[in-house]
Amino acid sequence: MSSINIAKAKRLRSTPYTSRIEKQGVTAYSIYNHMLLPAGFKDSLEDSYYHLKEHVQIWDVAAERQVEISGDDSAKLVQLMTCRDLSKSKDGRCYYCPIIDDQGGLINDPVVLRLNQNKWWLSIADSDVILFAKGLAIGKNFNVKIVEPNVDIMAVQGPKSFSLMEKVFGKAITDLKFFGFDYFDFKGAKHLIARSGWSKQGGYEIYVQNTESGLKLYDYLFELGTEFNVKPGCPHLIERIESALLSYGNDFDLNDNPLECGFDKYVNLDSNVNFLGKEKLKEIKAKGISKKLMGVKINHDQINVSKAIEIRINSKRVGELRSGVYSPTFKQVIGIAMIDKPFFTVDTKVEITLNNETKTGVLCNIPFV
Ligand code: THG
Repeated sequence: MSSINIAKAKRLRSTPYTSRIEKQGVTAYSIYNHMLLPAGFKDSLEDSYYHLKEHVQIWDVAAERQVEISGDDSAKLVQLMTCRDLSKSKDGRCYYCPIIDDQGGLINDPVVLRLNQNKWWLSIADSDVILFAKGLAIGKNFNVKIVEPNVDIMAVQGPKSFSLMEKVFGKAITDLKFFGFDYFDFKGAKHLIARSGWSKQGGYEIYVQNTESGLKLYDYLFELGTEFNVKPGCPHLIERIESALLSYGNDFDLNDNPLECGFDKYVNLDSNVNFLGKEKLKEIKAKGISKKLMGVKINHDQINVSKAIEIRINSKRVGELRSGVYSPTFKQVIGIAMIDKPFFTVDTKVEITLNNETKTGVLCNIPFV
């Protein structure tokens, strides 16, 4: 495989952790929110998969940028952007929220943090939510301030993350509930820490605002982490597909709506909150969706998905594969595919051409595990 360098520039922003992960052997970058997102380290994909499932990893996920919305109308604006009912939301809690446009098309799928009723962070996936938010605020004459604050998330993921974090922050950190957050002291500096992260192996996300302290914390986690076999890592393709953690721009985008993506539990059409696309989603729900995200298991031992790959039944196109990877657990290729009606039923047999050879597969529910 040829390796081509990324031409670094101000526009493709580095993170405060970049110089560290480069010393630690990062081998690939993706670009996410105009920022470097590590995509691989020296260890093979499979080695890092088993490591993440058994030990603890520190991830530079600063590219998960925050859109800060504050001011008197901030709650109204955040609610206008999401189909999830936030009327009963609480300070100190995170909410996974589809952001949709007036047609129900997905703009993003951030984790929304309610700092207080008048201050929110949208921890965004890869699209320019700040422009959408500003456009809406201007159009609606809302009294809000919208900025991208200097927040650089470092994630601590894996089953041993709890022991490692307890060593640094004490017992209180293990009392955090899933998707709760609070402020914890590290050598005199306060850090917002949530129990969350883009893996299903458990862990935390540290929203670093004090960069100097954050970098000391980064180094300290590696120092104390040796007894837990800590390693640098990054969002993991195999683990995230098995767990069905969906990726905006890969698995779904503006041309898909939340009902097609299985986000039903984050779509509240019966409450009286006001959000864009509500009537449209009601229509779609009444009519029924015309395509659906499904899992697919393919009888093959390798795949590299850099664009959508057609999925067929009896040579007729019925959908497309959007992400895929060889899973050492399932000992076959697993993937996430958008499948047209009426074919989106479990156990449906499909065909796919990989490297000029036709392979067979079967549709299934996600998550895989
Ligand atoms: N953490 C933070 N910001 C993020 C991500 C993150 N921004 C970009 C991207 N990831 C957004 N996408 C997701 C997708 C899934 C989850 C979080 C962010 C997630 N889902 C849980 C699940 O599916 O089990 C829980 C959702 C729930 O039920 O509330 O964690 O990873 N800061």
